[in-house]
Amino acid sequence: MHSNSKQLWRDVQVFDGQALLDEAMTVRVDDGRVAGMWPSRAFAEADAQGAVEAGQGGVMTPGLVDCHTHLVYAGDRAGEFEQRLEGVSYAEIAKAGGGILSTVRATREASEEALLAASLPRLDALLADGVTTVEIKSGYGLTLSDELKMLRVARRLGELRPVRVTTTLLGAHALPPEYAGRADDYVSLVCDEMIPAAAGEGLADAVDVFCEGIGFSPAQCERIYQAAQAHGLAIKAHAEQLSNLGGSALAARYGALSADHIEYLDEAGVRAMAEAGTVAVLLPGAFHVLRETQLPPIDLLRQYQVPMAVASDANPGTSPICMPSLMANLACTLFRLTPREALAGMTAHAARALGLPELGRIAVGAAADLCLWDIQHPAELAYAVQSGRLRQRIFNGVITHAR
Ligand code: DI6
Ligand code: FE
Repeated sequence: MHSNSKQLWRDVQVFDGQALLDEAMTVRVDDGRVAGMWPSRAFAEADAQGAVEAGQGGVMTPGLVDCHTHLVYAGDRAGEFEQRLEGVSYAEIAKAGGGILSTVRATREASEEALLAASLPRLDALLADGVTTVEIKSGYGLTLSDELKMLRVARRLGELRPVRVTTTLLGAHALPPEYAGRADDYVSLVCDEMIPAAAGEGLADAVDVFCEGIGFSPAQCERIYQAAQAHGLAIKAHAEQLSNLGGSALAARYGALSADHIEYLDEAGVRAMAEAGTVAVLLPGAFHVLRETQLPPIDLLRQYQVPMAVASDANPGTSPICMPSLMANLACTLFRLTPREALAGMTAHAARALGLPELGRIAVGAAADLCLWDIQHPAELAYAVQSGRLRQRIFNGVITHAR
């Protein structure tokens, strides 16, 4: 099918990225964009002129936006999963050189081709669940060349598959063993070499940090933000995941697109995010896998009207889950989001967390990244955990997945 085709979907229930429209709609897509949207009962057949009938009935949502993943990596951590079942904590495993560092060893050893081959099935799983935009982080290389290798693989994934990929340099994910006791020197490597190279080669859209006791201090993260700003890259943070260091407020002060995890976020942090327009990215997969008990401050985020996104955090340690629709379910069951909030979190708010507010919504003029689901009501996406409901995945106006 051609991207310049003109297509018509009739009688669909539209969730537009924020809410369910209150009557069945007819949607026309011309040349990769939504060209018209009418209540079906008022649709004038003249407006169907020249368009192919592409579908009838079902629920139409924006294509899903997975705004936080670490899906490029080599190796696996099933052994650590078993250790954790025996009572060893995530932080203990990390301190003993496992955790993120075990994936770093495997990723450094992998060639670019091997890394690509290992990552492709994970991307395909996301696509099969309706994803049309995905953010992919580095952070398992931790040398200049291995971080760039990961970012190149992420970019190549976006060329191999019909999906928009945004890339994030996460050089400050963990301290590599060769820098033990010299964290500030490693931060200098991130600031003086990784960020300039990733920006110069167009390999990164944003810079992220792991602001945590087992990661990097707020002062170190601040240096990284200054370097990112100097090179025109957007800013994100893994913050307040395991403790409250004020990383989200720091990120907000630097105009961050998002602060992610945020289980330990306090009211001052929520206020700082609201003032800066920083999106709260909720990662219920990591919360679930780590069996965390500290809930993110959902009521405060609502009260301060901080937009909440929901993402998979797909990674080999804390969220080995490549199923965004399960994240909608977990966001509701674990964090008590409403299904409407969870879906907005995986579409409009997730797009905003990537600095792409024109995506993640269905509106006349918007890019036609769409999903057509075989369900009666959008809430079913969060309510039931079930594959096989995606009838069509439409990327840039082209149907790329159809049963
Ligand atoms: N927080 C997380 O949950 C992931 N990274 C991070 O900073 C975990 C990554 C891993 O365990 O491999
Ligand atoms: Fe993460």
